[in-house]
Amino acid sequence: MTQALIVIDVQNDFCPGGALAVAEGDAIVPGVNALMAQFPAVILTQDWHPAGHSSFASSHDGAAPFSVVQMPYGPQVLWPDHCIQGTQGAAFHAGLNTDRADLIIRKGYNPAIDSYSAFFENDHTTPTGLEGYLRTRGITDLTMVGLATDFCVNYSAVDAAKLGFKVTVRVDLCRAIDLDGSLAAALQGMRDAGVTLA
Ligand code: VGL
Ligand code: ZN
Repeated sequence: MTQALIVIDVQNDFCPGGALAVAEGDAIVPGVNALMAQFPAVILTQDWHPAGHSSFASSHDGAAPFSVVQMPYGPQVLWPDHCIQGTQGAAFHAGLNTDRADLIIRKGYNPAIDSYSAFFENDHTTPTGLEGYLRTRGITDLTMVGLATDFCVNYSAVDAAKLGFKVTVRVDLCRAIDLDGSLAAALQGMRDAGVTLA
């Protein structure tokens, strides 16, 4: 058993009507559920921020959502408040088959650092623990789907490839935020990192 499906952030706030809605974010749910049947291991990620998180524009005086600030770890897009721990916005889309999940890994809980990637916080150093989990289970090949293509899927796929996993992103089962060309940049960045886009 060497393959896992990683389902990134299929949460209400990233679906239409949510605080950081991704166009058609909910449209991937049936396909993601169907794909689970083809994998011996299924792992879900959940964006999980405390109220007042440093990635929220509302935590920075006068800052507009979608502007960029310099954080100690580098540039950071400031987002609308989203995926606050325990809220309906942070819950998985009601149609997602969460029963199939072997592991649900939460990220973004550190108030001072965002975490797009399922593997490392945005300082690219602080691990989430997912690498150890996968390695101790002998999992070497990862297929990724979810939200959003150009942020959390992108960062997770590139980190996984750098760590030596064989990574495929099913772009048909992802949807993007696409901020100032971020989707095109993400697709190129994933290809450059050796990720297979399917
Ligand atoms: C995400 C922005 C902020 C994502 C999470 O899941 O792609 N994007 N937090
Ligand atoms: Zn977030």
